[in-house]
Amino acid sequence: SRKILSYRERGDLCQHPVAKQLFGIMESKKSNLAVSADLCTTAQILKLADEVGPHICMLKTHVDIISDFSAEFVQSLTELANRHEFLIFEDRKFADIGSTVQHQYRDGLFQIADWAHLINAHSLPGAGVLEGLKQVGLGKQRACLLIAEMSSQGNLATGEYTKATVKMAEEHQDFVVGFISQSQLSDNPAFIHMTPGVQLSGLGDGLGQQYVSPWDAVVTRRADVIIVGRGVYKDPDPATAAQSYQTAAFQAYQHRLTN
Ligand code: S5P
Repeated sequence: SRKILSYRERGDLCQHPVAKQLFGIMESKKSNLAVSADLCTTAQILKLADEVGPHICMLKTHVDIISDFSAEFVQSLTELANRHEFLIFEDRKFADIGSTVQHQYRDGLFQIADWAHLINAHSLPGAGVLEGLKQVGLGKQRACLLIAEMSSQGNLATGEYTKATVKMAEEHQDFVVGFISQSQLSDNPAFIHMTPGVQLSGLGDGLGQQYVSPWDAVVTRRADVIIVGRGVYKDPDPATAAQSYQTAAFQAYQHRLTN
């Protein structure tokens, strides 16, 4: 491993308010853990968010799998985010032309731009996807992550595609604050690398998901943030599970700081 800047130092030198806030939370809560709340009712998500809230820097949602989404849910989740100090990341994976993603981000049932601090997008459509999202998100001080690599078996986000994605991010630093990836792709310390496909016990899920340990994600692959779904929410005691992932991932970060 290679010595790195602390989250605090990186927060000081990055420009985007959401990235600054995230690095600040990671430093103060000693957490580089994001929990993926892939549950299908608002009650389950709010309960999980309250239980794991003290241990996370970010909660990731898939709002289109919720059966009873409502404005009250958004309000409650925002209150929990404020109380426990975590950011909300809607994992919408925008992947269409600029004009369409603009509607998907701003309009419809979910009005994602009104409540999600962070969203993500595939680079597949070209820079138009970012231009469209930006017109909605910039005025609201929102941020975007580009999906540069995926965790799933046989995915096509490799090689030249990944390189072109990094270039696209560099050209849109007013909105793109980092990557969803499986490895460190940029030396720019302002970019945050977030890695899903992390579990302490499993190797896969039988549907193409591939897991690495928190240590491998942070030390070997140089992730800044680990994203854990089933490893936490399927556990009979999600709070204790989240604490285990928090400790494992933060110790891995501290190892990188000092080695
Ligand atoms: O490459 C990816 C990108 C994402 S955002 N692989 C992923 O698994 N994800 C998401 O991370 C996925 O949609 C899910 O919400 C989460 C992983 O969940 P887990 O239960 O396998 O930890």
